[in-house]
Amino acid sequence: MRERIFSGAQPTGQLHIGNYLGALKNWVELQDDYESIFCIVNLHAITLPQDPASLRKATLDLARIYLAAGVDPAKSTIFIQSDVPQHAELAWTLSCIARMGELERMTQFKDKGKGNTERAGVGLFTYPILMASDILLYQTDLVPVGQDQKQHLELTRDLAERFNRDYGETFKVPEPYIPKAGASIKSLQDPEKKMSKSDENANGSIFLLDDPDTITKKIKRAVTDSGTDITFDETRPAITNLLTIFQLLTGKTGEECVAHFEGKGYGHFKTELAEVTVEFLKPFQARVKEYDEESLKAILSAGAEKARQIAAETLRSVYKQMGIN
Ligand code: ATP
Ligand code: LTN
Repeated sequence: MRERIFSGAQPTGQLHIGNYLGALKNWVELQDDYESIFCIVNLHAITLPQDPASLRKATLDLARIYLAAGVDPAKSTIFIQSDVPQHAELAWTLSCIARMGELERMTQFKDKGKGNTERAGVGLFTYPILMASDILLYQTDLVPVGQDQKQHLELTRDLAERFNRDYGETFKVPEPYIPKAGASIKSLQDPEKKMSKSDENANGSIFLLDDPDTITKKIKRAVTDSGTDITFDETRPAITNLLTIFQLLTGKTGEECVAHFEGKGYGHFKTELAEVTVEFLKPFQARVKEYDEESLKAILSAGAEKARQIAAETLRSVYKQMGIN
């Protein structure tokens, strides 16, 4: 039996090149070697207020993006989280196992709750439990995510181990899969911050659906560090970030990239990075438009059907172990 991977993204805001390089690109690479399940986590999206019509549209659009990125429905299961009711059910169960203290340590809650915990939604606080349910329902071996999700993966492992200890062996304890390069693509406007969908400054992110002009302008305006060499250098995070994007989009090694730009300046480098990005996104954007709603819904409903079978079996054993039903 092949090992299983599970991952997901939220249908909120626009996906950016960081989401692609940190997550989706790896999903596509791993789907040949693993039994793969990819979820559109719409129940996670409502941890912050959403406009209902926009959320519905964003959910289908995200499925288009998965497919355009190369997730192949013939190899992988793709589904919408809310089509499998066991996610919310297991989340309740695990919320009875999780502890306030461990959730309070989650840095994403501190960031997204903007320090005002009195006003923050309870769902935003308990959201990592829903994420743990997503993963544990499928007896997942490996979870390909960006660096920002590492802490949530550790919580998932802790919850699985605690449940197994207290109620008997039930869950597989998953491992994170965080890429060496691209795990945290930084904002083009502030290399100390990760590129983020929720950044108010759109110039910090290259969105997967940006047009060529916008991409070129954003790259030209990207902040740079002092010094002139185009090299990977921890003390110069801006150029390191841009060069990482170049490396991952071209598939060259780090050494090849550095050699390629030896003796060249920022101007030259940015022009080439803009060209590479535009050329990479062009066919991707064409593929996004390929899927009509009907074929999309057929893929998602077949995916949900498969997912429900696995999820139902796990939830059944969870309940049995706990003395429910
Ligand atoms: P954001 O923080 O940008 O609002 P998110 O992390 O909430 O986005 P999702 O769409 O749910 O957004 O994330 C999908 C995947 O993209 C996750 O695996 C996440 O770790 C990864 N990811 C998000 N931002 C980056 C980044 N800047 N660099 C690398 N990977 C990232
Ligand atoms: N929390 C993640 C999205 C997410 C996820 C998951 C990723 C929800 N459930 C399960 C991997 C596995 C995020 O906000 N980026």
